[in-house]
Amino acid sequence: MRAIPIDQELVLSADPVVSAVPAVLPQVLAVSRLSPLLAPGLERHFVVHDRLHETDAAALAQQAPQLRGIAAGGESKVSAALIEQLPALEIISVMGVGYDGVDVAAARARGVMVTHTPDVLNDDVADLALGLMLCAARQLPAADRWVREGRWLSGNMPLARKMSGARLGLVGMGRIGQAIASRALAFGMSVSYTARSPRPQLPYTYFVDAAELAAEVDFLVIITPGGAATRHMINAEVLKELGKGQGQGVLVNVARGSVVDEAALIEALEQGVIAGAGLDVFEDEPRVPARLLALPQVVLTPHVGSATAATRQAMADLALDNLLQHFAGRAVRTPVPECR
Ligand code: 8YV
Repeated sequence: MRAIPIDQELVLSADPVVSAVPAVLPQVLAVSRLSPLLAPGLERHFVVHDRLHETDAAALAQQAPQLRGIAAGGESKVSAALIEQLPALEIISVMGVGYDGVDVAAARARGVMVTHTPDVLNDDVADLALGLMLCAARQLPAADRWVREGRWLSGNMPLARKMSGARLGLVGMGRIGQAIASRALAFGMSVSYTARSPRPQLPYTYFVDAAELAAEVDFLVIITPGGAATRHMINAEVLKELGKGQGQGVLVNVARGSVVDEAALIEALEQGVIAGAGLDVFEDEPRVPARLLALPQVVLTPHVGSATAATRQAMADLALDNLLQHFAGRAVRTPVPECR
């Protein structure tokens, strides 16, 4: 990947002590609303154009020859057409582990580096997955409502289902999948998974596809990248398999909404094919279908997998550092696998 060496005077650093004030700040396009944890650092080191591509096509065309970087979030779209419009583009820095919205092939074809923020969010996303599993199994939001609405005064809640000792199936066994698996072991759960290829070094059972896996588990947790390769991987057939077991299955999605055929999921929940779901991501965020909102056996969260102050700060720091390293002529810290 191309890294542009720049004049020593322009060397940038995240450390304010060694940071030199460059004569000309590199220009960066923010393609979605910047995190308040990233914006101040970014604005200190770069001239930031906020979502010009959405608001002012003429201004974008005017600035394009100077725009050397893109700052994106995990859900941002960076299309081949946008990359095409930016002849000076050198780097796309994604503040997020997922980068399915970025046309990486188009970036690579132009020699544009793409970076993301893996690892720093593993714990939080894994914690949320377990939280959603517990919430869906033990019906915690409904239990909370039971107390608040005074319904306890006239009776107990219906019995919930047990999570400890149940069978977990993971769709995806990357770093976050492994963090979920190790937590599940503490709950005495058995762990199986499907992934593009088996990982023989891990002590978990491998299944070749999601339907075979779903047939053998009580909880199916989705933690695989989004994008064309996984679109609607969880379809009506997979949900039917998940629903076959005793007590039926629970689906949890902390990956991308695109991985699940949402219409098929709603159908399966309405028909009682599966017992419940815990969903952090949706096909058309932040819009959530009214039919999903109406289902009491579904626990919904607004894409908060990595949303703790500590983790978002770590993600912002890493996203900024990748830009700083690049513009200082050094290797970026966390390129996406395709750019390594
Ligand atoms: C965030 C995410 O919502 O990391 C990802 O891929 O989806 C989330 O952590 C987002 O990236 C914050 O910008």
